[in-house]
Amino acid sequence: MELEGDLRWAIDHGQLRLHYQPIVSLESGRIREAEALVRWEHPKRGLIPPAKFIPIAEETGLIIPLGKWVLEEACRQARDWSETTKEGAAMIIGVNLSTRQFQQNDIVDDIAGVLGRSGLPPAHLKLEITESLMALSPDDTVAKLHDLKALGVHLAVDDFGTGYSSMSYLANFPLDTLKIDRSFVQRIGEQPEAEAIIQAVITLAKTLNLCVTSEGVETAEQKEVLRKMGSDRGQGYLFSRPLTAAAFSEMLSDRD
Ligand code: G
Ligand code: G
Ligand code: MN
Ligand code: NA
Repeated sequence: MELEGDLRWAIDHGQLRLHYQPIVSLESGRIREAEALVRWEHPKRGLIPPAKFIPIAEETGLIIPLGKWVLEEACRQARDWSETTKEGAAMIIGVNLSTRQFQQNDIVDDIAGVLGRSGLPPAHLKLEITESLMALSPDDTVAKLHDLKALGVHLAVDDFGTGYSSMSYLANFPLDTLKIDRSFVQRIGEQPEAEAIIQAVITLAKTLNLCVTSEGVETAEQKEVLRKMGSDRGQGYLFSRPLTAAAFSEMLSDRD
């Protein structure tokens, strides 16, 4: 794969960028979180979306240095926003953690190190994991999640509802947030079954004391239905597309 060599070079030579998408309170509209989403600014191909290179990074192991860079950069940026803007002061930064990254023996120490170097309070970092962690050894996974939790970071399950795992992990994982996958949100107003599933997930989350973020909110109708059903937060093009760091800074300043 030609991109593999290019990607290795890109990681070492500063061609990766983070974009940030706001996650807002559905009650107040205020920005509570930002999800960091990586892009690759390729000199010849232009801006490459993660779907094109994250799978390669996973296969080749490059996801390890790539993931470290993402964590460092996201925490540094979040620390910066927390000091320079009012709306950014309490904002949480969300970072996607791939399963292969999670499997690293030293991942907990790595994250502790990143937090220490950045000066970002641990409670301002939320790690987004996926249900695919369930394919790993359950005891090791639970132990590691507890170690991460002990650092003081938040844990979210991304794309909730799309995996094939049983939901039994919800009782054993020290989670804070469920992110309802956008495939359900997109069917609001079109498929009553999808709405019934969203309501059931929200009810379950509330019972377990978890925060709910709904992904892929594109219309005011979807937002209103989700708010009424009790979704705490929303993320999607209705509020904002993922923005460059500069554009996100401007948005935060405008709101101050
Ligand atoms: O930004 P975009 O809409 O193209 O993101 C597509 C997917 O790429 C996301 O849903 C996420 O799963 C993945 N992704 C984006 N940024 C990162 C990252 O920093 N690390 C990992 N592991 N995955 C990411
Ligand atoms: O990590 P995760 O797979 O949840 O990444 C979020 C992905 O969803 C990113 O690729 C982001 O660009 C995309 N996204 C964010 N908001 C919307 C939206 O409103 N509609 C659609 N179709 N995609 C979105
Ligand atoms: Mn995510
Ligand atoms: Na998702």
